[in-house]
Amino acid sequence: MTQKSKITVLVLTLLIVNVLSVQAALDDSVVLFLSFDGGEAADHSSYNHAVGVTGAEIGAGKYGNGIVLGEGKFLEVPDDDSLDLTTALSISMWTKVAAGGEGTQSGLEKQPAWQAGEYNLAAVYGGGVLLQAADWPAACADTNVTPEGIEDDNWHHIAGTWDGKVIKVYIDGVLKAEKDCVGEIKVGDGNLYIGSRGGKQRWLNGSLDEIKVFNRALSADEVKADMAKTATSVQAKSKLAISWGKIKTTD
Ligand SMILES: [Ca+2]
Repeated sequence: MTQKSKITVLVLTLLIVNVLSVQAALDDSVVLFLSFDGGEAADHSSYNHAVGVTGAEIGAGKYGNGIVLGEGKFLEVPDDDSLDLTTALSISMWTKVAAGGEGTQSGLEKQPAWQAGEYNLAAVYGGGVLLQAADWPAACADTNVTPEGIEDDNWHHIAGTWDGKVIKVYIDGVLKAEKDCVGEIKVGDGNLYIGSRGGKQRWLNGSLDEIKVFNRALSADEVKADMAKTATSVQAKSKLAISWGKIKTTD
Protein backbone atom coordinates (compact mmCIF):
# COMPACT_ATOMS: atom_id res chain seq x y z
CA MET A 1 0.00 0.00 0.00
CA THR A 2 1.39 3.40 -0.94
CA GLN A 3 1.69 6.21 1.58
CA LYS A 4 -1.23 8.01 -0.10
CA SER A 5 -3.45 4.91 0.05
CA LYS A 6 -2.65 4.45 3.73
CA ILE A 7 -3.67 8.04 4.40
CA THR A 8 -6.91 7.58 2.43
CA VAL A 9 -7.79 4.48 4.49
CA LEU A 10 -7.03 6.39 7.70
CA VAL A 11 -9.24 9.30 6.64
CA LEU A 12 -12.12 6.99 5.70
CA THR A 13 -11.77 5.16 9.03
CA LEU A 14 -11.92 8.47 10.90
CA LEU A 15 -15.01 9.47 8.92
CA ILE A 16 -16.79 6.22 9.76
CA VAL A 17 -15.84 6.44 13.46
CA ASN A 18 -17.17 9.98 13.64
CA VAL A 19 -20.46 9.12 11.94
CA LEU A 20 -20.97 6.11 14.24
CA SER A 21 -20.24 8.12 17.39
CA VAL A 22 -22.79 10.78 16.41
CA GLN A 23 -25.44 8.15 15.72
CA ALA A 24 -24.77 6.43 19.05
CA ALA A 25 -25.09 9.66 21.01
CA LEU A 26 -28.11 11.00 19.19
CA ASP A 27 -30.40 7.97 18.99
CA ASP A 28 -34.09 8.43 18.29
CA SER A 29 -34.94 8.47 22.00
CA VAL A 30 -33.47 11.99 22.14
CA VAL A 31 -36.47 14.10 21.13
CA LEU A 32 -34.91 17.51 21.80
CA PHE A 33 -31.27 18.56 22.21
CA LEU A 34 -30.02 22.13 22.47
CA SER A 35 -26.24 22.55 22.94
CA PHE A 36 -26.13 26.23 21.83
CA ASP A 37 -22.70 25.52 20.37
CA GLY A 38 -22.37 27.21 17.05
CA GLY A 39 -23.90 30.29 18.66
CA GLU A 40 -27.59 29.55 18.11
CA ALA A 41 -30.57 27.97 19.83
CA ALA A 42 -31.06 25.02 17.47
CA ASP A 43 -32.37 21.51 18.04
CA HIS A 44 -29.72 18.86 17.24
CA SER A 45 -32.11 15.91 17.70
CA SER A 46 -33.25 13.91 14.67
CA TYR A 47 -36.62 15.70 14.96
CA ASN A 48 -35.15 19.12 14.08
CA HIS A 49 -37.70 21.08 16.08
CA ALA A 50 -37.92 24.81 15.41
CA VAL A 51 -36.84 26.88 18.44
CA GLY A 52 -38.30 30.34 19.04
CA VAL A 53 -36.17 32.77 21.07
CA THR A 54 -37.65 35.65 23.08
CA GLY A 55 -35.16 37.94 24.86
CA ALA A 56 -32.69 35.14 25.69
CA GLU A 57 -29.12 35.50 24.45
CA ILE A 58 -26.28 33.13 23.70
CA GLY A 59 -23.59 33.31 26.40
CA ALA A 60 -21.10 31.14 28.23
CA GLY A 61 -22.26 27.58 28.81
CA LYS A 62 -20.94 24.63 30.78
CA TYR A 63 -19.51 23.38 27.50
CA GLY A 64 -19.00 26.02 24.82
CA ASN A 65 -22.03 28.26 24.45
CA GLY A 66 -25.13 28.26 26.65
CA ILE A 67 -28.29 30.38 26.85
CA VAL A 68 -28.72 33.32 29.25
CA LEU A 69 -32.24 33.62 30.63
CA GLY A 70 -34.09 35.86 33.08
CA GLU A 71 -37.37 37.75 33.43
CA GLY A 72 -39.11 38.06 30.07
CA LYS A 73 -36.63 35.70 28.38
CA PHE A 74 -37.51 32.21 27.19
CA LEU A 75 -37.34 29.64 24.41
CA GLU A 76 -40.42 28.07 22.79
CA VAL A 77 -40.70 24.87 20.76
CA PRO A 78 -43.94 24.24 18.81
CA ASP A 79 -46.09 21.29 19.86
CA ASP A 80 -45.17 18.01 18.16
CA ASP A 81 -46.18 14.37 18.65
CA SER A 82 -42.55 13.49 19.52
CA LEU A 83 -42.85 15.69 22.63
CA ASP A 84 -45.94 13.86 23.97
CA LEU A 85 -44.16 11.66 26.52
CA THR A 86 -47.05 9.66 27.94
CA THR A 87 -45.35 6.59 29.47
CA ALA A 88 -41.71 7.51 30.18
CA LEU A 89 -39.36 10.49 29.95
CA SER A 90 -36.07 12.03 30.97
CA ILE A 91 -35.06 15.70 30.99
CA SER A 92 -31.49 16.80 31.66
CA MET A 93 -29.58 20.08 31.52
CA TRP A 94 -26.72 22.08 32.99
CA THR A 95 -27.87 25.01 35.14
CA LYS A 96 -26.15 28.10 36.55
CA VAL A 97 -28.66 29.86 38.77
CA ALA A 98 -27.94 32.74 41.14
CA ALA A 99 -29.84 33.26 44.40
CA GLY A 100 -32.53 35.93 44.56
CA GLY A 101 -34.88 34.79 41.80
CA GLU A 102 -38.46 33.55 42.02
CA GLY A 103 -39.37 30.72 44.41
CA THR A 104 -40.31 28.53 41.44
CA GLN A 105 -38.22 28.59 38.27
CA SER A 106 -38.99 26.44 35.26
CA GLY A 107 -36.23 24.56 33.51
CA LEU A 108 -38.14 22.93 30.66
CA GLU A 109 -41.93 22.53 30.58
CA LYS A 110 -44.36 21.10 28.03
CA GLN A 111 -47.64 23.02 27.89
CA PRO A 112 -48.05 26.67 28.96
CA ALA A 113 -49.71 25.85 32.29
CA TRP A 114 -50.61 23.13 34.84
CA GLN A 115 -52.94 21.21 32.51
CA ALA A 116 -53.28 17.89 30.65
CA GLY A 117 -50.01 16.87 29.02
CA GLU A 118 -47.87 19.07 31.26
CA TYR A 119 -44.44 17.91 32.44
CA ASN A 120 -41.68 20.09 33.88
CA LEU A 121 -38.17 19.79 35.23
CA ALA A 122 -38.23 22.77 37.59
CA ALA A 123 -34.71 23.99 38.34
CA VAL A 124 -35.95 25.76 41.47
CA TYR A 125 -38.99 24.60 43.44
CA GLY A 126 -39.31 24.98 47.19
CA GLY A 127 -35.54 25.24 47.50
CA GLY A 128 -34.89 22.06 45.53
CA VAL A 129 -35.21 20.55 42.05
CA LEU A 130 -38.48 18.90 40.96
CA LEU A 131 -39.79 16.74 38.12
CA GLN A 132 -43.55 17.30 38.02
CA ALA A 133 -46.44 16.32 35.72
CA ALA A 134 -50.03 17.49 35.99
CA ASP A 135 -51.55 14.12 35.01
CA TRP A 136 -49.73 12.04 37.62
CA PRO A 137 -51.71 11.04 40.75
CA ALA A 138 -51.98 13.95 43.22
CA ALA A 139 -49.79 12.15 45.76
CA CYS A 140 -46.76 12.32 43.45
CA ALA A 141 -47.62 14.97 40.82
CA ASP A 142 -45.46 17.72 42.32
CA THR A 143 -43.92 16.33 45.48
CA ASN A 144 -40.63 14.65 44.50
CA VAL A 145 -38.46 17.66 45.38
CA THR A 146 -34.76 17.28 46.19
CA PRO A 147 -33.83 18.37 49.73
CA GLU A 148 -31.09 20.65 48.42
CA GLY A 149 -31.04 23.17 45.60
CA ILE A 150 -28.70 24.62 42.99
CA GLU A 151 -28.98 28.41 43.50
CA ASP A 152 -25.29 29.13 44.14
CA ASP A 153 -24.32 30.65 40.77
CA ASN A 154 -22.22 27.57 39.90
CA TRP A 155 -22.85 25.08 37.11
CA HIS A 156 -24.87 22.05 38.24
CA HIS A 157 -26.24 19.18 36.16
CA ILE A 158 -29.88 18.34 36.91
CA ALA A 159 -31.90 15.43 35.55
CA GLY A 160 -35.35 13.98 36.10
CA THR A 161 -36.38 10.51 34.92
CA TRP A 162 -39.69 8.61 35.00
CA ASP A 163 -40.31 5.09 33.72
CA GLY A 164 -44.07 5.04 34.27
CA LYS A 165 -43.58 3.82 37.84
CA VAL A 166 -40.88 5.79 39.68
CA ILE A 167 -39.70 9.42 39.53
CA LYS A 168 -35.99 10.05 40.13
CA VAL A 169 -34.28 13.44 40.35
CA TYR A 170 -30.51 13.78 40.17
CA ILE A 171 -28.16 16.69 40.93
CA ASP A 172 -24.62 16.44 39.55
CA GLY A 173 -25.19 12.79 38.72
CA VAL A 174 -26.25 11.80 42.25
CA LEU A 175 -29.80 10.57 43.00
CA LYS A 176 -31.32 13.11 45.40
CA ALA A 177 -35.07 12.33 45.38
CA GLU A 178 -37.05 9.23 44.43
CA LYS A 179 -40.79 8.53 44.60
CA ASP A 180 -43.15 5.82 43.37
CA CYS A 181 -45.52 7.34 40.82
CA VAL A 182 -47.54 4.94 38.70
CA GLY A 183 -49.52 6.81 36.10
CA GLU A 184 -49.68 8.22 32.62
CA ILE A 185 -49.20 11.63 31.03
CA LYS A 186 -51.90 12.69 28.60
CA VAL A 187 -51.29 13.96 25.07
CA GLY A 188 -51.10 17.76 25.17
CA ASP A 189 -51.42 20.22 22.30
CA GLY A 190 -49.47 23.10 23.86
CA ASN A 191 -45.95 24.24 23.06
CA LEU A 192 -42.81 23.45 25.06
CA TYR A 193 -41.11 26.26 27.01
CA ILE A 194 -37.58 26.62 28.37
CA GLY A 195 -36.75 29.11 31.14
CA SER A 196 -40.35 30.04 31.88
CA ARG A 197 -43.89 28.77 32.37
CA GLY A 198 -45.70 29.72 29.19
CA GLY A 199 -43.51 32.77 28.60
CA LYS A 200 -45.32 34.50 31.46
CA GLN A 201 -43.85 33.48 34.84
CA ARG A 202 -41.45 31.15 36.72
CA TRP A 203 -38.46 32.90 35.10
CA LEU A 204 -35.09 31.14 35.38
CA ASN A 205 -32.57 33.41 37.09
CA GLY A 206 -29.44 32.34 35.21
CA SER A 207 -28.12 30.23 32.34
CA LEU A 208 -28.79 26.77 30.91
CA ASP A 209 -26.74 24.51 28.64
CA GLU A 210 -26.83 21.06 26.99
CA ILE A 211 -30.61 20.67 27.35
CA LYS A 212 -31.90 17.21 26.44
CA VAL A 213 -35.28 15.48 26.45
CA PHE A 214 -35.57 11.69 26.03
CA ASN A 215 -38.70 9.61 25.47
CA ARG A 216 -37.45 6.96 27.91
CA ALA A 217 -36.08 6.81 31.45
CA LEU A 218 -32.29 7.06 31.60
CA SER A 219 -30.51 4.75 34.05
CA ALA A 220 -28.31 6.22 36.82
CA ASP A 221 -25.22 5.36 34.78
CA GLU A 222 -26.70 7.05 31.71
CA VAL A 223 -27.38 10.22 33.74
CA LYS A 224 -23.73 10.25 34.82
CA ALA A 225 -22.59 9.71 31.23
CA ASP A 226 -24.96 12.46 30.08
CA MET A 227 -23.07 14.97 32.23
CA ALA A 228 -20.01 14.60 30.04
CA LYS A 229 -19.86 16.43 26.75
CA THR A 230 -19.96 13.39 24.51
CA ALA A 231 -20.19 13.23 20.75
CA THR A 232 -22.49 15.98 19.58
CA SER A 233 -22.81 16.87 15.94
CA VAL A 234 -20.86 20.08 16.45
CA GLN A 235 -18.03 18.42 18.38
CA ALA A 236 -17.80 15.58 15.86
CA LYS A 237 -17.45 18.10 13.06
CA SER A 238 -14.61 19.93 14.81
CA LYS A 239 -12.85 16.61 15.60
CA LEU A 240 -13.02 15.69 11.95
CA ALA A 241 -11.57 19.06 10.93
CA ILE A 242 -8.68 18.53 13.38
CA SER A 243 -8.05 15.04 11.98
CA TRP A 244 -7.88 16.42 8.44
CA GLY A 245 -5.46 19.12 9.55
CA LYS A 246 -3.13 16.63 11.22
CA ILE A 247 -3.14 14.28 8.24
CA LYS A 248 -2.40 17.10 5.83
CA THR A 249 0.64 18.26 7.79
CA THR A 250 2.13 14.73 7.83
CA ASP A 251 1.56 14.22 4.09
CA1 LIG B 1 -23.08 24.17 25.08
